[in-house]
Amino acid sequence: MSNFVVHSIPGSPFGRAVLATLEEKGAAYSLAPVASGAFRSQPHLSRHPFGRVPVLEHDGLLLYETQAILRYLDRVLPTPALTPADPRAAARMDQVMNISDWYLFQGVCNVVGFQRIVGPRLLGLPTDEAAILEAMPKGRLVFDELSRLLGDQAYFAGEAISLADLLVAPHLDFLVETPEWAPLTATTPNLVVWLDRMTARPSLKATTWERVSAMVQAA
Ligand SMILES: N[C@@H](CCC(=O)N[C@@H](CS)C(=O)NCC(=O)O)C(=O)O
Repeated sequence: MSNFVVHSIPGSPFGRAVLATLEEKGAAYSLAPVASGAFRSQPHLSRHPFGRVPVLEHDGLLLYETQAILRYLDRVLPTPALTPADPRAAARMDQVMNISDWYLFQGVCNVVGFQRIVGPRLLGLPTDEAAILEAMPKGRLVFDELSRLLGDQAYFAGEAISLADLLVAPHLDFLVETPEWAPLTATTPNLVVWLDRMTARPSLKATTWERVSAMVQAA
């Protein structure tokens, strides 16, 4: 039994970022699935008072907020390093992680991903096309800016993968399945190439929705 336990659900992009980081580190871990409908009741609220996933449990530590979890993992599992040593590259990593949380997820992924995938597939809700249309200008802005920051580098903080790539890739891979992906990437082809590079990595392959569902069956 590993001492890294990740409370999460299949399909969660934030949860996938944590699982993929553990995979990049070659660390053993186990998945503790949170049942749908159990997010805002005990015992999950005692792990995460805001009723979300993921939560990391490690040797008596309970930690929520994905950025905090990724940085913690990079400190307790120092190799391979996922934070650049160069201060400017590290600042770029931090910047992209905040763009991911504040602008990519809020108002883009949590609208388009919810309306196209989570609502219809998991909750039986109809898609609110107006909400998607309203999210698109922000989506274009975020995609343009991520594309500009990536430039012709292999990864967001340079030629080596960092925590920023592991946080952003699950969100973009979620949007790939939506009709909005093509218009959002029409002028940002470097993001498509980057996502292909990311999803070809064993860490991303091991943490797809299907693979995490299989972990839940095995849990
Ligand atoms: N700021 C949180 C966001 C986590 C989050 O929004 N997780 C989603 C799943 S990807 C969730 O738990 N949603 C359930 C809900 O909002 O009820 C983090 O970085 O961990």
